[in-house]
Amino acid sequence: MHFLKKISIFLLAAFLFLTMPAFRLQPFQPMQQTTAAAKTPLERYGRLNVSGSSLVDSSGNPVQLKGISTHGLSWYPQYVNKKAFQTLRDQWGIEVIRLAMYTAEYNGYCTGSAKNRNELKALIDKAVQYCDQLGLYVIIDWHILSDSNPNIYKKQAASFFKSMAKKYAGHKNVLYEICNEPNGDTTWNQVKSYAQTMIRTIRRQDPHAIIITGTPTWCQDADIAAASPLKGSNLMYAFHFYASTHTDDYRKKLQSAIDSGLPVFVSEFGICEASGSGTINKAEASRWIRLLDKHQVSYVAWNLSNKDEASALLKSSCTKTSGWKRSDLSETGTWIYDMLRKRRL
Ligand code: IDC
Repeated sequence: MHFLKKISIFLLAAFLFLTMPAFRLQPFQPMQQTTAAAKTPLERYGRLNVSGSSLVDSSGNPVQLKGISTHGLSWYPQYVNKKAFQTLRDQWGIEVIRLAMYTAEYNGYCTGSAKNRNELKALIDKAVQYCDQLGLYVIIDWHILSDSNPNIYKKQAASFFKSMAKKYAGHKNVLYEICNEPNGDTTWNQVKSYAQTMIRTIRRQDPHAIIITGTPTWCQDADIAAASPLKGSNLMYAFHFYASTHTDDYRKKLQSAIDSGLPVFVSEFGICEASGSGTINKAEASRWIRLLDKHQVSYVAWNLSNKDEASALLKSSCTKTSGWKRSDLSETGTWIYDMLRKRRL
């Protein structure tokens, strides 16, 4: 009798273990297709707008976009392919891809050759077409960095955004990020004056698109922007963090911007140090994500590459350019992948 009881407890436990999906190890399976039911992010949300401090869908409901940023397009053009974007959409559950086009580093748009410029424009065009086909949102990012003040290449930026906005005016899925990370002694007033020109330039071609403006000190000064925001509609402000470097004090800055009603978009973040490498801090990363989720702030993780650095999502030994398995992912990649998937399961 005693033995039978033990056996039945064992069988019951085994039954529960095998049948409860939460206990099962889920290797790289497609995302649950139930709610997605073949609806692409673009079909779900339609044209985006900014309402108060929120990004909203075509019916006015708040939307929190989640996505991945490329590394510099000139460095890693191979990841701009339809299968890669589809893997990210279907396996990772992302809704937006950010195209980081450096302006000054490594064949950057403003410092490279005319050939580089044409290649970059062609790559952006390919990426936008894939996003159109897959119903993904796409951010065209003017990635200033060592050129710390966006006014240095203001003319080139205006002509770039004019041609982009003209080309993509009919595309509901295209967002513009007009300057990645102002830094050095660049002030908010200087960024503002640059932003006003870009906003005017884009609006002449496209009255609706979401425009994201960088904020000083590598996009940490959203609180300063909140004290003197730009005029206009569908404008958002970038806030960036790297969880090993930026902790409570930086969360306070973000919280203060949110409390002031500023529409914030985390267009770049990492779970390692601000150098893009070094230690990974998962506890701090979770704190950040909890804060973003609480306020439905959109976020985009840096970076889709196999570079030998902690922020790269792929292992440096992985040469695949799409269809990655969980075992192909770096420590950052695994954390981001699991985090994105858990939210959807
Ligand atoms: C880093 C890349 C690195 C590259 C470097 C160029 O990860 O491979 O060599 O840029 O200077 C940012 C920037 C982003 C940085 C990233 C990590 O927007 O371009 O990428 N970072 O340093 N802001 C904070 C961190």
